[in-house]
Amino acid sequence: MQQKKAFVIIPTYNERENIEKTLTEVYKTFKEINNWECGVLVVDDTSPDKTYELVENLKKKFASLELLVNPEKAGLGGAYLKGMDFAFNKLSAEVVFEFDADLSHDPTKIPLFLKKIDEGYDMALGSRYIPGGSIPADWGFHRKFLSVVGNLVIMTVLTNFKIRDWTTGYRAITKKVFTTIREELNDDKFSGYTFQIGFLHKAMNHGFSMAEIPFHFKDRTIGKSKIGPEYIKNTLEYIMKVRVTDLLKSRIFKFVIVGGIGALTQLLTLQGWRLVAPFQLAFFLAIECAVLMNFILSNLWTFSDRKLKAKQIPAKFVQFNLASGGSILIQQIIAFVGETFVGLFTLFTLPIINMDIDTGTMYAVGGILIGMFWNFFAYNTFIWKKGKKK
Ligand SMILES: Nc1nc2c(ncn2[C@@H]2O[C@H](COP(=O)(O)OP(=O)(O)OP(=O)(O)O)[C@@H](O)[C@H]2O)c(=O)[nH]1
Ligand SMILES: [Mg+2]
Repeated sequence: MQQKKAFVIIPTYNERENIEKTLTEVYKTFKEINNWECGVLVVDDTSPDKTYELVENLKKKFASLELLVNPEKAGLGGAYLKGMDFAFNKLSAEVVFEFDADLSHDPTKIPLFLKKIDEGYDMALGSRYIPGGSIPADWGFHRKFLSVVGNLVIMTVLTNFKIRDWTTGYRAITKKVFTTIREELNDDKFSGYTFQIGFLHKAMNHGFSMAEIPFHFKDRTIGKSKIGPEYIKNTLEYIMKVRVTDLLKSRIFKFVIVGGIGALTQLLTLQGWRLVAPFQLAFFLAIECAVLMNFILSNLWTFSDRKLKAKQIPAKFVQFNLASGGSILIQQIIAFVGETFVGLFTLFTLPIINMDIDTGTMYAVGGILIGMFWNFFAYNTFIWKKGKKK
């Protein structure tokens, strides 16, 4: 039976002094692996120090050593994208590794990554921030701070604490993950180091499983770091963009917008109805217009993923009216309770918040908020019920 192939992709830019030692160590580890056919793919961006020439010569020494040369500097993400396209499509790899040329990544862990993939994980991440992993003790405060706090910020903004090392550059990725998110990776911002965070975030969004493997990150001893200041800016830009787009796509956001449109509908149609009907009736008709508008937009947009079937609509519309009635009732009750305890309330709270708003407004605002809360609850649990899992 033919063995599955794994390629360790090593992007290089001016790593002439490191690459041979790195390849030696990596190939030494390959000897311990017997259920995968392993090779290395170096992706060089035409390094001024001619790393690519050296690698070309080293092909004689190392079996299954491949080299891709980019005519110009593509950045880390650009190099990895090219490398992965090539490895998965041309070299028939089932798994690729991301691996640095400077031996910061402990190559003896490679078999462990493959073991996790064999166990069924979609990706394996070399992690510095779980027990058994570490960053170099002699890193300056600045670097430690950036790495640790950077990771915390990313976890917080992306609200994902399952992964401890978001920025790690030591990873094993299966073909399934890559082909699923390939289209989403065509973003210029990814060409740099942000590629790592973006890639992981997209893979997580698709629900792929991740194993974290601890390792001790070693500082490079030869050559220069290529990481630049634009990395921080691009990373912040990426995570903020994710937050804002997620918010705009969220049900709550749509619900609030639809509520606003409903309120506007009520105000505007009220003017019209008043021309043809007595006030009480006009008021009722305007509310009904708002309710109808709200119902239609909720069905088409806010709950588009749980759209009602045509035959459900009449009954659901009645329920929707009841829910809206409930919300109005809640507002009335709050206003009434507010009126009754108005003295107490004003006495205690207004001096504290030191504001001079009239209490009527406060009850109205409070009533609307609680009414909205009720509406959202009712829509979510009664009207656009989540379908049963099959
Ligand atoms: N092909 C290519 N490789 C790159 C580029 N930028 C960085 N690399 C390689 O990516 C790997 C990681 O880069 P490093 O400079 O080591 O980044 P780092 O590990 O965050 O920084 P140090 O800890 O200082 O080494 C190394 O193998 C680099 O040679 C690039 O633009 N193109
Ligand atoms: Mg490095």
